Amino acid sequence: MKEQLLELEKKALSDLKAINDATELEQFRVAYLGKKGLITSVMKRLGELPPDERPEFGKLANQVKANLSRLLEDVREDLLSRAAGQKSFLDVTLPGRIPAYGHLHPLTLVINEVCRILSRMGFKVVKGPNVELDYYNFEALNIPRDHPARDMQDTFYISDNVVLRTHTSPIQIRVMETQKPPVSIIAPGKVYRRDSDVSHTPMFHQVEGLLVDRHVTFGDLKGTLTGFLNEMFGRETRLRFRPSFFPFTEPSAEVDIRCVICGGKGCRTCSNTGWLEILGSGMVDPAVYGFVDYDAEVYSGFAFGMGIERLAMLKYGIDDIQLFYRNGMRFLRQF
Ligand code: 2U9
Repeated sequence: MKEQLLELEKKALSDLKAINDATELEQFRVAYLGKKGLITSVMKRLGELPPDERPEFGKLANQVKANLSRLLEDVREDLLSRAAGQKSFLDVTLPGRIPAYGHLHPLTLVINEVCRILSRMGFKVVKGPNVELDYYNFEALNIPRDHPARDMQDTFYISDNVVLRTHTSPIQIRVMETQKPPVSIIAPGKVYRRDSDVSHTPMFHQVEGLLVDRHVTFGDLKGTLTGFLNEMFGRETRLRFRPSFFPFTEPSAEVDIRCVICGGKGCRTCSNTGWLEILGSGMVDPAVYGFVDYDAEVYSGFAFGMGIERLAMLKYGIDDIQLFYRNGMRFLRQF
């Protein structure tokens, strides 16, 4: 019986060498090491031997079985690594993997939408520095050093003459300094003010617009902003132009839209007025033209500005401005 076992081991070793794939390997395992396999059958016949030969045979049979099991696992590993190396091991039953994909931030979506609409109306997009000279941020916009309007925009000062821009208006001054009318530009970008609560962050985004040419009137301002807001909020949205004051425009007007939440009935969002302030605007104050060497007798123009966070909050019904900057995936995934 011992010879039979050794003979079987020899045959098994040569069979193992000829194995090419996982199916053949499994057939081998069943044939030799399975419950009804050849090695197992020989081991079951242990009782036929005289009692004194049994321990030695039992030990040998266990060694043969352990040896074959180890070699079988070696072959299995070898097959797997060969398959991985050839990239031919493909388990088509695995579920597909969905790749992670990103999208634009809601504020970027709104900035892009505003710029898209105004570009189609003929405005060119221009950029400028976030760190500005006091002169471009205030002086040239008709806001002198002791002007109370400086308190309205609590400023981050870098030094006596250098600030983080509090609006994107300095961009327009820089363009007018180097370019004669006609000028029709929009200036999107980050602005900075010392302010922080549910509707204010120390950094936020604005888009401002400026159009200067001969014979530009308040009617042009109304027409342009009506066209823009119709496109942005839908033609059915009602508008209201309300008198206001800015140091750099005269006359000035703020524009309201019918409350997008209650439709004008009055609610928490519109403080029961039925209206939402959406942008500021006005005819460029002639004093500004003095700083950029434009002849105020020949040229006139209008300007407007809007806060993007506020626009996005109204458009998407968001009640906390800080959500834009926490970058929570549950919030961002909705856009
Ligand atoms: C030049 C001349 C005039 C830009 C203007 C506003 C009115 C305005 C606010 C909206 C909400 C700022 O983000 S906000 O707080 N802006 O109300 N901005 S007119 O006027 C200019 C700009 C440049 C040379």
